[in-house]
Amino acid sequence: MSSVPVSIAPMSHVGFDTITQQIERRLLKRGFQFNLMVVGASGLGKTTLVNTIFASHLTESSGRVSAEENITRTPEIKSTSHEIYENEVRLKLNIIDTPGYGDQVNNEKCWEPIVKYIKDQHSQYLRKELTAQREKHLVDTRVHCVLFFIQPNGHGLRPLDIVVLKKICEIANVVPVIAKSDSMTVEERADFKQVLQAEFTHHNFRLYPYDSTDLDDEERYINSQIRQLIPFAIIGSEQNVIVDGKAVRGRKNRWGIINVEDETHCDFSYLRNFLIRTHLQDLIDTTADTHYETFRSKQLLALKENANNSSTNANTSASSASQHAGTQRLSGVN
Ligand SMILES: Nc1nc2c(ncn2[C@@H]2O[C@H](COP(=O)(O)OP(=O)(O)O)[C@@H](O)[C@H]2O)c(=O)[nH]1
Ligand SMILES: [Mg+2]
Repeated sequence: MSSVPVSIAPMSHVGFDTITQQIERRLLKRGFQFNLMVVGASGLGKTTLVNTIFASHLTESSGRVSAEENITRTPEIKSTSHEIYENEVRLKLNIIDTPGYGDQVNNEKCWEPIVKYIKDQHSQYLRKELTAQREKHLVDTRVHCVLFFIQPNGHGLRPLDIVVLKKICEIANVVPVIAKSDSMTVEERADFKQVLQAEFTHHNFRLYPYDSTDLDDEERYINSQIRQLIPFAIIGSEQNVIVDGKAVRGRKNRWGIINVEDETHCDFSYLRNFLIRTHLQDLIDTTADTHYETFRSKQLLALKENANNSSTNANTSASSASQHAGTQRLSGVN
């Protein structure tokens, strides 16, 4: 039986309090990986928002410039990698774009490539984890956050949005945003937010952030504040405008200037603070501990069942065969 530890204060400085710095140094060397997916119809400002969040020009807007241009037929998923530095921190960023989602006349099953992409990353990670000589640090391509863009139509979710949200909420951290919210008045925006919040509750979507038992009171409070803001009414821009002599991201209209970072103009700052400054690590952890874990246990149970079946069906020396069957199964069952 283990004894209860006694609390001791060393007589002089031992130095194990430097462990946090040691960890920090190691982490800084390795860098951080963050994979962000954007989902929504084309032209809703997905590319622009990503570029606004990271204050860089990461991806080229592929929105239509003229009405004559064709709309992309299939939601072909594109992932682009970037490395951005801030002070000593290296953030490896993958932006997964789903252009043209829901643009077709027949949008049935248009979510399939998105769901498949997310599951494929889980499956690839599991396969890497299960190899005999696995790498020390597995490359993580799992989707840590899905920004879901809602059209600023003032009415509510489209039937297609409901189906898609339901599907991706189960496998990834989903954060919904109202796109191009400069197209609505302040009142319209507030009303629309309420309509959407009621729909989220009605459809029982499991939206990020989740309350887990290991959160302290302060974290719980922050999460409850964030939940009131969801869906974030955002405005994106790649252009700088001058406000009070300072260059800020904004949009200039005939009737005035929108400062994207001004909280009275839109929720962009709240969204960026939430995603990057308070919850970045939690998004990564939740993906690993909740979404990937669910996937992993399902897969491993299937593997075990498969192995059991093969050993009862064939003979007892079939371990290699069952393993083979297991590997095959791994790629099949999602
Ligand atoms: N009014 C307004 N226009 C925007 C906003 N964000 C992007 N746009 C514009 O909408 C067009 C399409 O944007 P883009 O980011 O390429 O959309 P994507 O197809 O969803 O990636 C571009 O002309 C952008 O300048 C916004 O918040 N408000
Ligand atoms: Mg785009």
